[in-house]
Amino acid sequence: MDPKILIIGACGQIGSELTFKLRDLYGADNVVASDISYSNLDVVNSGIFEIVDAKDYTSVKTCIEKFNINTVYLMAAMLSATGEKFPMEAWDLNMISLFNVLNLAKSNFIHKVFWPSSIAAFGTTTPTDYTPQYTIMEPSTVYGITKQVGERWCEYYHNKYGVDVRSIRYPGIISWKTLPGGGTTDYAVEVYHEAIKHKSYECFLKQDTKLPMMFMDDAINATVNIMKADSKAIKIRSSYNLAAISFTPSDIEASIQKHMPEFKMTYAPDYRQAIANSWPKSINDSYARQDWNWKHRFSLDEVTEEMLFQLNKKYK
Ligand code: AKB
Repeated sequence: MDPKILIIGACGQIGSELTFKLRDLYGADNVVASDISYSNLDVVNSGIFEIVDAKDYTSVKTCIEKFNINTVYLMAAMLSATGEKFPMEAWDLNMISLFNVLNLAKSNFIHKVFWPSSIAAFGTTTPTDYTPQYTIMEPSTVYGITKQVGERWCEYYHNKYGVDVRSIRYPGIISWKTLPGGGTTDYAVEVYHEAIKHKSYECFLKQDTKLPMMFMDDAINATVNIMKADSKAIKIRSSYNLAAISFTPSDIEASIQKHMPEFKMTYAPDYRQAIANSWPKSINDSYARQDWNWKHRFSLDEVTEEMLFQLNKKYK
């Protein structure tokens, strides 16, 4: 079946790039972008765009019926740092939107669902190095709790109702087109913007805080490829560990200094340090590599080169 795609949360950091990629792959007419507001004009003006409230079942269903959608990418979510400020709002958005989409799949309005989980589903009792797929998961943030619970529900809907739902535990994602919002890994994007604009950056995490990260192109490839894979190859229906690179703020500082020796980072850790401390340092993603052939491409230095190149053009 040819995909007729709806992206919910298309104006966000990952949703926007996913929209462009899926339009390239499947044709602009087969990909409907949607969000709660017109907050990203590049996305809004790039093809079919609808206002959809992910928390409103009827709003999602109406859009699905209007465009004969069979595949949904649910990218709307409140991330870890903002979620700690608005716990109930994070719970409501992250859980209600997931149930809306899973229930539409259960009722056969759609046939395939992508839902992102995160390294935030792990917690302080999880082994931090080369974190295995199956391990202790006691998340301590509201966002992490929604991701862990969401994973359980995805697996349940697959086992119980045959819903074809696929998921990845994203690490921090680094990109230059659309800024992330409200995450703990956001420093790894902000730092490049500030390097170009001011040649300095005050980091909200300590210099030795190692976290799993990935360049956007790799994240988009993973997302597209897990959705393209034969259903039988997708053996894990909660969510797959996914890894590329792991680094600390001082590693990124050194990587930027290879191009800009004058660049300087200072450190002023805030409440996000505790969130970062509860997450893994590196991830074992051997199941994704084995089951659907996942491979990453970008090293930290390659990410730095691309970010500085693209942002230099943007701020000229
Ligand atoms: C966040 O920092 O909250 C997100 C994530 C790791 O899921 N980028």
